[in-house]
Amino acid sequence: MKNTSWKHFLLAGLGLLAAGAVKAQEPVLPIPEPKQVEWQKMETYAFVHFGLNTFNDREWGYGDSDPNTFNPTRLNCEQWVRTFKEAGLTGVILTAKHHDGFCLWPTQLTEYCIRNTPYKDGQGDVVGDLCEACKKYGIKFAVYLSPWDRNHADYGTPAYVEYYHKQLRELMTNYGEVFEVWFDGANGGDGYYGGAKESRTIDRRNYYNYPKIYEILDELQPNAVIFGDGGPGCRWVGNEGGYASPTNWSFLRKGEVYPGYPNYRELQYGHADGNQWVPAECDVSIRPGWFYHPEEDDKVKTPEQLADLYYRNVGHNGTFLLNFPVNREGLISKTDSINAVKFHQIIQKELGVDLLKSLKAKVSNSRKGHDAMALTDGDYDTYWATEDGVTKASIEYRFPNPVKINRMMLQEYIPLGQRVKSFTVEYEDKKGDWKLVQLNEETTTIGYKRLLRFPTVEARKLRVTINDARGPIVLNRVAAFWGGEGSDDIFQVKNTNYNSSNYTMVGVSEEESKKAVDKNEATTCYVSGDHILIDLGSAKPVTSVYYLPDQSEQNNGIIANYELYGGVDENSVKTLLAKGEFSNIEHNPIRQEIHFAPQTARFLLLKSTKTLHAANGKLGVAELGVVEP
Ligand code: FUL
Repeated sequence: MKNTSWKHFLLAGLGLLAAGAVKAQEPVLPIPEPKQVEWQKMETYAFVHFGLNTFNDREWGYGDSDPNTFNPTRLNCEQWVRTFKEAGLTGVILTAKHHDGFCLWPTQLTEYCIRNTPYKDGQGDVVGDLCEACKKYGIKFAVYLSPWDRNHADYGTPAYVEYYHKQLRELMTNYGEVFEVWFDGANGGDGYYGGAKESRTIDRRNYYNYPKIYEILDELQPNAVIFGDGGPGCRWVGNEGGYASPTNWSFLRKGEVYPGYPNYRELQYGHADGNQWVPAECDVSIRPGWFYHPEEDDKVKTPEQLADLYYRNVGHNGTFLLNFPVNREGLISKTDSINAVKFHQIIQKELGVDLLKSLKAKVSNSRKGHDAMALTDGDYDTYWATEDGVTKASIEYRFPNPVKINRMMLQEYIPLGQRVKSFTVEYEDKKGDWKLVQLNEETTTIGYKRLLRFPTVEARKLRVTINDARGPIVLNRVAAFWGGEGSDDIFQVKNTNYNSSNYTMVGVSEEESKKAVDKNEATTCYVSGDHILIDLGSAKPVTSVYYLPDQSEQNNGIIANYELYGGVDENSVKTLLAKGEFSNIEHNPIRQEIHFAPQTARFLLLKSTKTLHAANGKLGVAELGVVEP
């Protein structure tokens, strides 16, 4: 990576001239590269998962789907981009190639691409079309290029790495500037691999030769921020639920996190003692899956759910990467686009009127040339700072008349680093008493942006106290809002409606097994061993089974690969009804469904052939249901 941080020193130097003889505010390391600051300011941008999977009802294509199945009837990238614009999204990242290896642009390097599909008689180019649409509507463009390739015969050997680097070069050369390049961490495993149909493992740290990849990108796309589990440009947030922890440092300890890093949960927080600037990007799909599945048409996240996420990603010092599973027509489905636009409207309404705009705070300390006016002047590059050695300070606003407040925004001036470790927010009520606002999350880090939600208070004064920081405090914005009627309703996740027949679990206490059928996603039934045996009470036709893994942060005992058997005799449940993988269940532990030709059975046996996060040899089941035809 090029080191461009000298620019900050130059800026700091100019500040020195402006402030006369005052010592310049020095950065506290690590600091971002300028392109990382620009990237962070994008805040919310779109993801699009589209490809052969869309037409084959898959989340992780095996690499064997027939390219002839790719035939969107009304594909229109401008329709996508118009939705993004209206939803306030500032860019889009397209799955140019997902794990199945299929390329959405007419590459010369593999036959497994859009050239060999019926779409536009093989003349189509989705990467090119989206890139043009972005230019037309003025949003930024980027690509996801999966390192794992379940189609390529050479995957696992040096020949594939050579192919992959060439592929990256081709893509990075032909479509203008990209703002980000996405390298996901899912790597190796089963695949078609040119017909070999086997499992291949790779050395996740070294196989792809990432140093070479970074060289290629420095040469062809110097302004692109590189996404990887551990960066280097931005990092995965450690979940696919789209949220960061309230405590979120934009640093990692250099060289520690690699693709497929097992302790990925800590990526929600960052490393407080990290020495490399690697901010968090929070990815989540607007539907349960990343790719389009017709049965998820009624499971689109609501505008309120998206707004709730926004407060927990952008408002927790992350960016919001919101995925749209483009449908089989080649369009963003109506509900998805309506909900995304309404989400944006909620945020605009709630954070529309800054009650502190142009007010001057009384502060307990400030560095010469960096007074409190900088906090509310609307200029990103002016900041309030404390003097050297001052890591505790208060900022107090007084309103001419008491005002209602239930939202706040704080920003540190990140070109000079992320510093704040702890803060509190208080208000003076109409009686003149000082009280803490009621927050349901810790007030630790701020970073690029911290948003706070609390029940409405009527304040005569408002005070933010920074209690501790890694150096002198440097903030460029404090804002307060009232979100309007209804904005005090705290969002509750509703449970999905499950319809299924009653059963008992063999060998599990009644109390425990109830947790799998109580329609409450928060309770988990634990079953010892590698399988779950269900008794339906009498032989009846069954046609599908659904399974929701443990939803706790640990996701205990997840079934990743399964076999499902049926039978009428408890001691011989041997008819194989289905077998397969729950693709991507580790990082996106959503409800899974197994469909099979209707079968008459009294007993069903769900066997785990690969268990993740095994909890003392137990499987964790939040919900399990059997559906009759
Ligand atoms: C993961 C992939 O395995 C999923 O399929 C999806 O693309 C998600 C955004 O990243 O690593």
